[in-house]
Amino acid sequence: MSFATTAPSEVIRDFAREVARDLALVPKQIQSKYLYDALGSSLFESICRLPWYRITRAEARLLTRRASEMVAPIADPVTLLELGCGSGEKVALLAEALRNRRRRVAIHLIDISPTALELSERTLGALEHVSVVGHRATYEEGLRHAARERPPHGGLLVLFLGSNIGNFDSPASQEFLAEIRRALRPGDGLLLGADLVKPVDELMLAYDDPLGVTAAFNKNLLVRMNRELDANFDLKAFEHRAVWNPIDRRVEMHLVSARPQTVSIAKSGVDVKFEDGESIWTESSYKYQPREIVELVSSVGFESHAQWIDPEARFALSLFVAE
Ligand code: AVJ
Repeated sequence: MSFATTAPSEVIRDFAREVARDLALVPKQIQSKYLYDALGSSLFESICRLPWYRITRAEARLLTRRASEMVAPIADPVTLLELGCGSGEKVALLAEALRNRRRRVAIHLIDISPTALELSERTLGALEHVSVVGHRATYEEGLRHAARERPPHGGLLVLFLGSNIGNFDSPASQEFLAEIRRALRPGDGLLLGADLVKPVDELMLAYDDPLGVTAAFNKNLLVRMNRELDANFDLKAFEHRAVWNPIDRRVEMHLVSARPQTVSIAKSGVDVKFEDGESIWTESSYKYQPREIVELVSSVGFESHAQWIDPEARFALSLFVAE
């Protein structure tokens, strides 16, 4: 495995600058990509094992049952590219389904978390017919690198799984899907995992679980800022909150200040004032209707090929082919 790396000091500089900028907004916010440092990534892995967070298992069920149908429209030799690779188990299921074609499979993994890349490397190391390239990069940078490095022949299948699309607001989701399309050639594919609208009590259990793992995942952002940005957040003075926003059909995660307080974030060069009950908005997880997904992706130059829905968890995998 080779790494195309962004220097950590550069990551910290961007983090410091973006935190200063986004905590000055109303409402205060921090981009959800910053939840995934080493501890955040492993807390997210734990979330995926919680009985109340059903996305990961629903998606794995669909992939296990339908992987060969999902790779069928993509021409040999196949390149797989996963945006936000997590632990690499999902891409492994698709690579497994390509084994009987008796061609080598190139896999590009794109993740901002070195932990996720290392985990995935270990998972995929067991497969003899694959070669793996890890890109420690944002989705946009990673897409550009992988598109440049792909062979001149064969098809590319982009995997954007786990409802990671749900972190994007509208129109950012459409713009990002258009960016994926621009990195592709006609005949290439996009496999998109998206969580569906479901009863609010189920959503609340998934994003505010009784074990407090999601709360720890959210509050770890404060731990990270204390460590990397020399901030002085008092962890006891902030609470995890998940809310369902029915107008925008999204679950929002917030860190709510339990009292009036001022926090200093040395590397961002700011002192930030919080009122009692004021929050930092740390994540949005949009939930979709099946047809909405098809319309959204079709609007940026893809043709809808198939859609598989897990009826228990209400989760959809949708396959598109670039026009
Ligand atoms: C990895 C962004 C899909 O939004 O469901 C899990 C992250 N946040 N629990 C999601 C998450 C709280 C997750 N995504």
